[in-house]
Amino acid sequence: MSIDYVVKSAEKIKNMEVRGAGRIAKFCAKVLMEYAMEIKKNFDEEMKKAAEILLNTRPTAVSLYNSIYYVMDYSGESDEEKRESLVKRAKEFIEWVDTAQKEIGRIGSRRIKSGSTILTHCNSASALSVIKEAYRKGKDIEVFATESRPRYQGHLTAKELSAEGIPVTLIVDSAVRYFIREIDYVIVGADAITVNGSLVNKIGTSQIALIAKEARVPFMVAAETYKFSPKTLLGESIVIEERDPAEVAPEELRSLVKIRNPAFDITPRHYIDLIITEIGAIPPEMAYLVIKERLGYRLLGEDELKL
Ligand code: RUB
Repeated sequence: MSIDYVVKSAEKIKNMEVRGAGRIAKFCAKVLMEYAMEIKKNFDEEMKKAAEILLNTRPTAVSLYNSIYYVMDYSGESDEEKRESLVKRAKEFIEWVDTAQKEIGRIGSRRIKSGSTILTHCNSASALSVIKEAYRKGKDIEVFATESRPRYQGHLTAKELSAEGIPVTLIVDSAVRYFIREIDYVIVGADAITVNGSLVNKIGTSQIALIAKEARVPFMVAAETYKFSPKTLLGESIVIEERDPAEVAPEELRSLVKIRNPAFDITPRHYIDLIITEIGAIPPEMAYLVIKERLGYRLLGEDELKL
């Protein structure tokens, strides 16, 4: 296995064959682990190269950054010891993703009353974990899924939920305000949570939050603690990924006008009622504590890490 394997894996993240913040994070841990198992010499150097290639794929996914930093925080004297430590950390991170999403489902589903209608945006494993768990517990629920232009991740959500037997209504993104009176809760996932409790998620999320607030519909976020951004505690802001205009309009139009295609937007914390994490359902104001207590190890100086 050469570095080409890492380059090809990074390509899968860039072209969204592997997408969704949690899946991306888990995939990166797996790629680093597999690469580490094959390296014959210059372990630190090779791993650093691989980590950098993966880091430069989707800038907004903080979980990608957190996954890489978690795995790269290995120790040991010899290459063999380092490899062993890295593999152990990668497995721990993968386990963290799996258990966190289940736990979020367990905690979040308690908030859902039988007979309710939930609106979700894009395709979030964590948000869907809450919805599926509520349904599995026997609650009579219905879901409205936005199509989530331009990549239509809402179609994935609609298929995934209807495969479980949950009744789903698919709507265009601009129909949220039209239907808000029929909605009891909004539940979305997260690409990142900043130190001040703001949410970064699929473009359009902040408009939905605004509509929900106006209509007094609770707006909940399902976010594992590795979605919280330690860099924001150090004063950095989250970079919003802008994708290819070709995702939005055909060449004919692209040659006439400028097209902007931000993939994510920011929802300020006062639009968020609750963040459901694997350590509990918390108010957005607690983001600082989550970063400090759960992710503190990533506030070490960069030299102390392997990057
Ligand atoms: C996906 C998206 C999801 C979050 C959370 O965007 O915005 O809501 O990543 O998902 P994209 P999860 O399709 O551009 O990756 O809960 O699965 O991590």
